[in-house]
Amino acid sequence: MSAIQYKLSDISGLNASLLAIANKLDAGERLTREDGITLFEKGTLSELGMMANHIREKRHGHKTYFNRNFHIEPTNVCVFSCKFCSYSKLYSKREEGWELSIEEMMEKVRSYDDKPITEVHIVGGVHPKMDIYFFADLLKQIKAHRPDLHIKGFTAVELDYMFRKAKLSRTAGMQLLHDAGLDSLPGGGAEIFDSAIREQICADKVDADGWLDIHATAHRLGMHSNATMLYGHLENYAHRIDHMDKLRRQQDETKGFNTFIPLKFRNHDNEMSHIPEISAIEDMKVYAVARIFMDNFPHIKAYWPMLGREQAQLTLSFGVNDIDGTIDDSTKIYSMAGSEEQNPSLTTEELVNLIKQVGREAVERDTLYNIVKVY
Ligand code: V47
Ligand code: SF4
Repeated sequence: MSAIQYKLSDISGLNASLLAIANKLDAGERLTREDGITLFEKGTLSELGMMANHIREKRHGHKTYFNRNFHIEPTNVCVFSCKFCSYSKLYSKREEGWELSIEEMMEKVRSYDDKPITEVHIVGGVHPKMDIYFFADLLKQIKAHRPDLHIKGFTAVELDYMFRKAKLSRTAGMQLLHDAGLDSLPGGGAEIFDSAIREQICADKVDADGWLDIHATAHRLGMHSNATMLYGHLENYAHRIDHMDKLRRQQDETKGFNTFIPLKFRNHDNEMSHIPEISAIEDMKVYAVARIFMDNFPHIKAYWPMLGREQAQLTLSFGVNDIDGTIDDSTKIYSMAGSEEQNPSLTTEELVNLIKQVGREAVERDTLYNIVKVY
């Protein structure tokens, strides 16, 4: 049976709660927060998988996107002290960390001169000496060297700090970086929006309203961005749905989000190591619920360096239609947090094979989902 021809409510064996939700979706109605919680509480893995896959195939067929990218992590020194972070070296404690100069970062950019990379992803700790003018200079130099390279850079946490330090409004700060070459924002720093949980896991950085406002500011300037959710720690189902609902509302207003990326909490070597990591089954449910609930987010991404490549393949049956990029062993965030992927790097061929092995169509995209090549 083709996914396009049948309705969600035709899926056989849905329990009564899920059937009611399927009927709503078939009628084009938006799910409420209560519906979202019901999905988590009452949906079995197979029911959620079938529903999410139906929506995914209706929207994207078998297309599964990836891009060719590399990361620059300017520093792991950070003024903040998120308890889940295995990556940062606290500035105040003067622990050992790295700080790249503009020249060192440009060397990295130049090392890709002969490669068909379309995106550089710049994200790191919040270093008090790396200010907005330092980064504007970096952006200008990258653009002068390689104008076609899309620069996706800086979480709302980094931006909030930079703007405040420079005493610039969010609009003025964003405009300055956009003019210097910043094309879009990655989704990091969102964690979980609920203020009580945020207080316990990342009390000192920008709050939910600030995070959302920074993304809205970017969208108003015509820039796109992504959104993440850190799950599998202290939060419950209602917190996850609250997070997704806030993003959904923001998207209704400013329409600039491309992709939602659930990020599984990894517990290696951080102040939350006592919290066990959740199961692969729960991971798949998060992706599936995201696909079903977040009706105005075109893309749901599984970030393979964090999940591991096999689990990333599995997510492609649970609503996911994007598995990020080749990465080229250029990020440390997840290997330091305990991911199976200690040196994340995949050739384009390997990434294409991962997608094809699970019966999907591999499509290379640029950051804004323009198709570069269908494999
Ligand atoms: O905000 C930090 C997360 C994020 C841990 O936009 C952790 O395309 C799990 O946002 N366990 C930064 N997660 C990375 C990020 C990202 C990654 C890939 C693609 C994109 C995109 C964005 O990493 C942080 C935080 O939520 N993180 N520590 C940890 N122990
Ligand atoms: Fe700093 Fe980001 Fe780590 Fe928080 S998650 S401590 S803001 S590097």
